Amino acid sequence: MISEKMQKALNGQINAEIFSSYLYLSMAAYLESQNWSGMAAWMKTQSGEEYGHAMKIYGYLNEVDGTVVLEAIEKPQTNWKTPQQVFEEAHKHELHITKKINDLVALAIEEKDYATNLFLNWFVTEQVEEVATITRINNKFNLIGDNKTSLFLLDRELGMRAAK
Ligand code: OFO
Repeated sequence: MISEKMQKALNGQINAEIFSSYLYLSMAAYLESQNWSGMAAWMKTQSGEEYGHAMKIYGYLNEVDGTVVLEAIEKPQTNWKTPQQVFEEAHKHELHITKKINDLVALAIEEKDYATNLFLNWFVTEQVEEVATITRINNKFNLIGDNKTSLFLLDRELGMRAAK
């Protein structure tokens, strides 16, 4: 049986993942409004993945006879200055999520909850991948600078993700 403390922390992570989904959807809406449709598609796909993360934890809590308790979702930011700023913020957000996952792992170890620790391994790996992906995108933005043609090419490249 999962401890109250661990259960509460995992419910908190469900909230954080749904907020991530909401934030990326808000970023998609902003990008869409600025006609960066490829980048918007990338963010929409990311938003869907985040919802999937929340549901993974939802499933796990039920499996270990815990209770899912949903809390209110914070309103996400709705406006940014440039597409580059959107991806920079997404990078910052993923670093924040990585810290939250690491805290969950630390708690699972402290609680001697080895099953939850094992479950969380997937998230540890996922965070490494997500931070690396967004870092690569930000590196491209830095290389491109204000070159409009290259920005359109990047928009097209990012739009391919949704098509996969
Ligand atoms: Fe972006 O990995 Fe979940 O939050």
